[in-house]
Amino acid sequence: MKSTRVVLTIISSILAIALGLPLARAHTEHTAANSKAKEEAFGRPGVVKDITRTVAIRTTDAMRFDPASLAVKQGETLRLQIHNEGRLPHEFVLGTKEEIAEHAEMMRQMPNMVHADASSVRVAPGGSAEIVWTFSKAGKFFYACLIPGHWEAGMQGQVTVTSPAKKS
Ligand SMILES: [Cu+2]
Repeated sequence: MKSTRVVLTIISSILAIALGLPLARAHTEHTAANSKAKEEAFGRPGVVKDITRTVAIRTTDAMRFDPASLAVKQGETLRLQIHNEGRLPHEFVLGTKEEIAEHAEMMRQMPNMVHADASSVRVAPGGSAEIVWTFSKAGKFFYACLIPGHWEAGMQGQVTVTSPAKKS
């Protein structure tokens, strides 16, 4: 009786391992595919080895980013270091004008939603965080703090990505 249970346990362990392995592999492939940098309208997640420049951006309780604008050449990969100098949490959310506005609306409906993906981060008071982003597309993009009330108070910055063809 007891040995039957032991045998069953062993069989089920073997089964679990046999079934689990392909699942684990599938999961790894899935993750790898995801990290293959999803292209957004405003660029794609960057990789550290491609970083061409590090830019520090401060967030303040005056509901401002400093600097409030960035000039980037198309193809540059920036390490954006966000330093929160305020006593309130702040966010750095990168996107197109439309996406920022959409996100802000979502935040009003779900105020406790915390942004954390390749193009956005929430920074605790006194804390720092960073985003590595490849600005693969030319255009005017924005960064905003979407904690309800902050964006509305003017907490937004602008990224101008110029293509090499359009040198000003
Ligand atoms: Cu804020």
